[in-house]
Amino acid sequence: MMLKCGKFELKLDRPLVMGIVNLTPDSFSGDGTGSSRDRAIAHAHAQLDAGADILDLGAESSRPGALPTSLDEELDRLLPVLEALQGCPVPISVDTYKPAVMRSALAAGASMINDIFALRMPGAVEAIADSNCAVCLMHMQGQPLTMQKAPEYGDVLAEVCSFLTERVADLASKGVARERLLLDPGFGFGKTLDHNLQLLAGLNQLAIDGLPLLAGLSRKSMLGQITGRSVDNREFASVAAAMLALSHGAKVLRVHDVAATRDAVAVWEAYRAVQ
Ligand code: PT1
Repeated sequence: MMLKCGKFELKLDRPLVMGIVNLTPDSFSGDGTGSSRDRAIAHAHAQLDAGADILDLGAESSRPGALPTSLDEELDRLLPVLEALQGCPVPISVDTYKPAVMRSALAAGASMINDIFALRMPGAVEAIADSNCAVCLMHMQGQPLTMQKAPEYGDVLAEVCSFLTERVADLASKGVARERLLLDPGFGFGKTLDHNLQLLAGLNQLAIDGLPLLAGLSRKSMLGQITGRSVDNREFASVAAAMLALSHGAKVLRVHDVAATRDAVAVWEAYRAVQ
């Protein structure tokens, strides 16, 4: 399994840790880097030092209840950080659903687009078509502002599976190489705790066409529901959830706590080597 990722080619022969770099002032996880680009850049370097295999830069919050960010604001937060990360030794992913942001980010050196709307915004497919960037296609029911009001599914695993299958087929029909795609069930995006647990248990069934899976469970409210802990005290639960995601087929883990997750991945890899 191999992922085309701009100028990088990621051999997915071991799990990769994607370090979150939050550029929003209202980070749900309590590590918001505010309007200070210096703090954002410092956080990116800290994630690299901790061993991140990919950096994921997000300038618009998508946590439940978050309001949309304007295009100008999103670009203002993002572009200086991308500029400062020129020559970064690992791929830079940009977490956005806006086609204009995708184009600017790719022009500024991003190697991956991480889209919670799975390229459904008008112009999004065109925005990535002429590049060689990787694309993460994520499932979401509704949109961030209202998605947690009343999530509802008949069979959550089947519905997420058919959504991702459709998105993969749509991109194939538009000529986007499958070697560029990652799939993500979108934990916490219009899902109850039970829905999230069903998706985790059935994760490997979502690897449509054998495409690699990305899992984002880090510090999410489902872990708060399970442990009773506040968002700043979910590191242990996040590492446990990341291990479960690995055991159900995840190839990329999107996390805040890179160092802790890397150790867990090392344990997983050592164990796997003797299986
Ligand atoms: C994710 C993800 C993401 N999550 C991808 N991108 C967020 N590909 C942002 C909560 O329940 O899982 N995959 N980009 C963050 N979104 C949330 C959602 C944060 C839910 C918190 C919650 O607390």
